[in-house]
Amino acid sequence: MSNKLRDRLEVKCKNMDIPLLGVAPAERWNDPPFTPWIPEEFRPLSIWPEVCSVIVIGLPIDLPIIETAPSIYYHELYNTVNTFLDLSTYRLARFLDNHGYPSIYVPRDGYGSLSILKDNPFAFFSHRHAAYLAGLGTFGVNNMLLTPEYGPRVRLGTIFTTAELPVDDVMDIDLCIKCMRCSRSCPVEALDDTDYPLGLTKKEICTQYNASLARKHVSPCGRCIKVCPIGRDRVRFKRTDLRLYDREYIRPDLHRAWKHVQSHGSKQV
Ligand code: B12
Repeated sequence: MSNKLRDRLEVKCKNMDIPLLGVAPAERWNDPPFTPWIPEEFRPLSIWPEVCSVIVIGLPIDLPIIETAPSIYYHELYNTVNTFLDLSTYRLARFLDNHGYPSIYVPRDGYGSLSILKDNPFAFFSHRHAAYLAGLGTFGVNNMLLTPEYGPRVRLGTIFTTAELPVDDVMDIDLCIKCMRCSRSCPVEALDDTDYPLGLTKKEICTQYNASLARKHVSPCGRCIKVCPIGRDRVRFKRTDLRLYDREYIRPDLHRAWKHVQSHGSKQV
């Protein structure tokens, strides 16, 4: 067990502006914490039998930008964070390699196109479940991993390493307060209340809607993460009064700004 390597990894992440880091032992996947759990072939030890520890990082989605969604602004941020995620997990794998522990990254998404997802809506590996097992947060009704710092407004990336690192505990509190704002705000009712408490998305409907937004250059939708009340980012960005999303008179300046962004650089939704 290398405490020193974990310390070095934490410093490395700090220097790379990566705010969230968690580690889970690869065997943790074999002890399902809830059902339905991910089938065996999706687990780290099935994908890479040499893996010992699974490292998960999280990068934030800025709340003032996702508030403009669906928009070209959020679309661009999504692409930027995705690139940063893949570069970061790839670099961290090299960092661990250089310390003598062969390691590999897992791409942040892992699908070729939305039309492929329509026929087979699963990626070969789930970062959400990895982040849950690495103690970064808990699942919300919106089917996203909620974190104390950013709620669901965080994108996740994973590294498989042969290093045996000190691990984090799974969070023992439920961050989701079941306010159902995510479910009510979904424009295509893909998070139907009747799914609760499973919180599983109607993948086909969600995917289809995102495909229609992609044609207008304003994908992904992101409403279910925009309206989530969880996350200290709401305090930092002064967005604790959630009525501002429903009632224009609370912040007419913001609604004007969102409309302005939405009417440039993309087709209208
Ligand atoms: C496919 C996908 C989509 C699809 C389908 C939606 C969906 N719910 O899967 C589309 C394109 C529509 C989409 C939309 C969104 N996504 Co998406 N998406 C993914 C992706 C690539 C794979 C998810 C997956 O297949 N997981 C693997 C399976 C095993 O997990 P699961 O789907 O949760 O499966 C459970 C159930 O379905 C159930 N189950 C029941 N029957 C069966 C049968 C089988 C065979 C299996 C395997 C499972 C199963 O059991 C499983 C375990 O609980 C991941 C990236 C990744 N590789 O993890 C991102 C990811 C989940 N998405 C993400 C985000 C943020 C979003 C959006 C908010 C869009 C956005 N970026 O703004 C929306 C939210 C939609 C929602 N509320 O669910 C983030 C989540 C971050 C977080 N904090 O949790 C991820 C992790 C990307 C990332 N790298 O950060 N997404």
